[in-house]
Amino acid sequence: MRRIAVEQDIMAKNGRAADLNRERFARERTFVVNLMSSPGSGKTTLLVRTLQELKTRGDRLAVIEGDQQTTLDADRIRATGVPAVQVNTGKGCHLDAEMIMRALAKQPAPAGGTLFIENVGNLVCPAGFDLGEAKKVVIASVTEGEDKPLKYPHMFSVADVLLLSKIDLLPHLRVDLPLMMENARQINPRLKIFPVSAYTGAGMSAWYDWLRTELADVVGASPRGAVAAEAQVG
Ligand SMILES: Nc1nc2c(ncn2[C@@H]2O[C@H](COP(=O)(O)OP(=O)(O)O)[C@@H](O)[C@H]2O)c(=O)[nH]1
Ligand SMILES: [Mg+2]
Repeated sequence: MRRIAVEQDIMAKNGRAADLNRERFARERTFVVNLMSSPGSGKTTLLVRTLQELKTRGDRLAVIEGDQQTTLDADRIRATGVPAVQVNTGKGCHLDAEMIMRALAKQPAPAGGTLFIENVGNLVCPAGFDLGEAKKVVIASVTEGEDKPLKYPHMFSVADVLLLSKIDLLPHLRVDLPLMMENARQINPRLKIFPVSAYTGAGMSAWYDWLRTELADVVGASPRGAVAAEAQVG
């Protein structure tokens, strides 16, 4: 009983902080994407390539990087010229909404632009924590095998998008990509699935198009909002 009470308290507290983040993102017309995956599935590589592409469109961008230790990923992001703040969770296995709030005090969300959050690498804990984001994106590399959506259903059921990464490696693997997609759809029929390679760029344009459409929805959600965001973009 005591354990259940403590867990409920933690989740309620996180939910309140996530709501505050969401209100702030809505006010500033920031489109926020929470990227989640197991370690090494290619989040940072994909993010770097995505930022380079979005920069050529003149988008306003920022990144919050979550890892247990080091500033390695934030350094990789900053090398693109996009601002990044690193959050180290120590023994923690996920980011929570208050960590995002504290990160925003150091680095404001881009008004009228996109904030990417790279979560701590694992397919379990990050799925349970609302950060106030607009969309949850799970990345699974084809090297992880077609059974992962079935083994970690919670992550795949909360996600809006699945990026199946590293498809350039398919000729070297014995993985059934259509089955991996079918397994993901079995868990979550509304998942949008994009097979991609951050190395070759294959499939990436569909991902960029999705980001563009979602950003337009957030920025143009109401005429007043769009004008306010324009003014802040200056
Ligand atoms: N073949 C291939 N390797 C990739 C691709 N994207 C990332 N990698 C490699 O996968 C490893 C982990 O990538 P990283 O971006 O650090 O993953 P993260 O831990 O999810 O952020 C690195 O050695 C990358 O070079 C890809 O599209 N194709
Ligand atoms: Mg990373």
